[in-house]
Amino acid sequence: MTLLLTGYEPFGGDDENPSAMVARELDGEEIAGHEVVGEVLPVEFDAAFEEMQELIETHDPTAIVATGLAAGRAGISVERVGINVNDCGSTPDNAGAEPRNERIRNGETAGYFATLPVVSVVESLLDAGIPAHVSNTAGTHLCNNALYSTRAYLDRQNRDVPMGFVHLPCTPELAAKHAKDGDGTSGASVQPSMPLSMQSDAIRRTLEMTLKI
Ligand code: PCA
Repeated sequence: MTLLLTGYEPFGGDDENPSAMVARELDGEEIAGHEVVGEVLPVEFDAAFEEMQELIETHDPTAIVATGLAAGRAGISVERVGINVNDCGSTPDNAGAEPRNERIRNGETAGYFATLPVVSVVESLLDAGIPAHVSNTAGTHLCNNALYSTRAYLDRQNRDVPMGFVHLPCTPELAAKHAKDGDGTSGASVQPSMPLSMQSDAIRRTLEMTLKI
């Protein structure tokens, strides 16, 4: 019995991504009798979902939690919905692709709700003193793509596997690096951050709570 946990590789000029660090850290851990399979997906519109699909077929997980970085968010964002849009905004993917206002799946449903217990997850994180909220937008980059594409896939297959997406904030080290590379020393604000150990704990609790439904 496995739990699939994915993070994303670094993108947009960063050399680390907290979601990859958390996935690597939790890989192999046991949570409520399940083994965590922690994997890192490429930040590539053409490749990420294929890898996710392979992971699902290989591991047949009991639940799936995908994660990524949302630099600038102040806490853990448990996403409620993925929408049928690929738009990279100002950040091309790692293969240089720059989709603009495209559909992920032409002619198909506008959105899919996460099937994680998003409200219970956020409540349990808040009870543990971890800043968290339910988020109503996962954006339109690869994180939203993972949520939409994976939910659509599970639906097509009639697979009743709880799945959702969690956005993580910067680590303090990453926020410091962004401030150093930007205008931090000229009076600009610094991005909010959370230590990696608290981020990992948040994802452990997310997986635990998901198994309770
Ligand atoms: N964050 C981006 C893509 C990869 C990642 O870690 C996003 O929020 O879509």
